Amino acid sequence: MAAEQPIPVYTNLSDLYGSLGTSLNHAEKWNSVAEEFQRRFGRTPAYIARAPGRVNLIGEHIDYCLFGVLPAAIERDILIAIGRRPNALAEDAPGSVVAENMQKKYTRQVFAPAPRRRASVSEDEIRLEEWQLDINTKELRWESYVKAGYYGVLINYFSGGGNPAPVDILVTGTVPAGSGLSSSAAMVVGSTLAFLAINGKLDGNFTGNGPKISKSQLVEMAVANEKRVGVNSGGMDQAASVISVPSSALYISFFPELSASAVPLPPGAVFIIANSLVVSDKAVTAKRNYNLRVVETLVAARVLARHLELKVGNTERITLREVVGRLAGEVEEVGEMPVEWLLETLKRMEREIEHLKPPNSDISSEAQLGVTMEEMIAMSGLTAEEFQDVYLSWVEVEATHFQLYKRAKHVFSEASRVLQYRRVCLAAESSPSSSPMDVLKELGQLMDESQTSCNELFECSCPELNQLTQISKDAGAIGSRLTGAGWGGCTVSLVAEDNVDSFIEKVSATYGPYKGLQGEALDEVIFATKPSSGACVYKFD
Ligand code: NG1
Ligand code: MG
Repeated sequence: MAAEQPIPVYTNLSDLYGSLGTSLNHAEKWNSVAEEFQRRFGRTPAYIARAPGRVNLIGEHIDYCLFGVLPAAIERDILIAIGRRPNALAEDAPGSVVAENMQKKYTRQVFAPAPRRRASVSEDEIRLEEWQLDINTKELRWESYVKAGYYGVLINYFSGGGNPAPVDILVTGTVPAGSGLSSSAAMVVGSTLAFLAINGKLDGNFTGNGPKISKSQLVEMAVANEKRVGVNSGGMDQAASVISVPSSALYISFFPELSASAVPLPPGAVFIIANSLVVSDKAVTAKRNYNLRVVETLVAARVLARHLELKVGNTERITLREVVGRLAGEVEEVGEMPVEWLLETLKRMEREIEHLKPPNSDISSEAQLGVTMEEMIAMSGLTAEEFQDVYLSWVEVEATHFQLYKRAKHVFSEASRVLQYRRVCLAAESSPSSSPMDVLKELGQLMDESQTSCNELFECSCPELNQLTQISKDAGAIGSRLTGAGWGGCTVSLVAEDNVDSFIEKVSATYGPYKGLQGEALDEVIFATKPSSGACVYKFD
């Protein structure tokens, strides 16, 4: 499977550009970062790491519940040029970093990790165990993502000895920040790769002499690394950025373990991304939105499991996907269940979630479906102390009411939409005789339903995203939805090939914030995208 292949390292430019596809002028971008590195640091870089952003076609906020999702990497990416500092000063700390960004608003940063000495297993033996790198999770800082990638490399490869190289790096990118196209994951994947490469770690596994690092190992590291910025994300973005292949979407499932397979997209389907221009600072607002949703879905899973009389340990943090798995018996034996069984079970779960509504109430208004902290703890069957430990000690959340019912209803229905979307795409490929427009309509409807569910049940949309998806539909989109975490950022619309130009024209003329934008400025906010290849490294000789 694609996920077990090693990370591609290119030494030849035509191989590199070939792997990226030809629709953009890659050479210009790659040359300009190499030249700028030369200009700023006085030598050519040793490597350039590339990590693409992604668009999620369907399957929002279910990756951290371990349900499968369907994103594709996009052509827009982050490039990180890196080189050892040859004349590092004696007083330079090991592994110190001078980080610059081609975007002027992101200023030059200099930092170094501090080794922390710790007593290890045997009393008298002291060895270097951990590295400390301060990451500010209270405000959004560009270098936090660079540090997050670096930190994972330090922990995995330099615990217990060895010094990381002092380096200069230059970052550039075309993935708009805070827009749901996963600039954050692209930054973290790119940074992880750059620091792996410069420290000679791309050729071996964690011990440095085994097989090459696989794509799934890089995903695992990047997911752990991104959590250090303060968002308890699932693994979708990192997996999409690392494993994607050109021309297809990627079905990524996380249960019982990470796996990925290409899903062909039907001919004539074009995916158009439009930025609402509302910036969502997820790292900063996580306690009231993203991280809160993670906790709500986890508690919902425990309450459901309890109702279904499934065995869950008091300290265990079971996910909604695992609840479904346990219904069928022991997880280890079940593995990936047949799609039909899963679809049936998801339907059943949509009925079982009635038990997530507030106790002793006959509330009919959706708005009042939340439960208080006290009610939630009582429903979980845990003591207040146990609850605190399992669900609140590792994350900061802020809410008066917790929406267990609505969140679970979104998750189960969205998980089912992903499976249906994938089934339609696979069927269209195996029997190309089915009417192409019917296929697009089925996909479009699933995307529209996803948008409604994100808005009403998961409450991760916002007025501008609702408006933009509506305008998109009026402009001829077959389906339109927010993509990524939401609360701002981009929409993705499915548009028939023949209608692309008129669609873009109509949306640009109607969506208020686009008024007056032309040429490149307009291309920045609304553009068609093609599924691109995943992360790679170019090595200079
Ligand atoms: P964005 O905010 O688009 O990067 C986030 C999470 C994903 C997933 C989506 C919602 C991160 C890095 N990524 O994506 O794992 O949960 O929201 O589907 O936080
Ligand atoms: Mg992100």
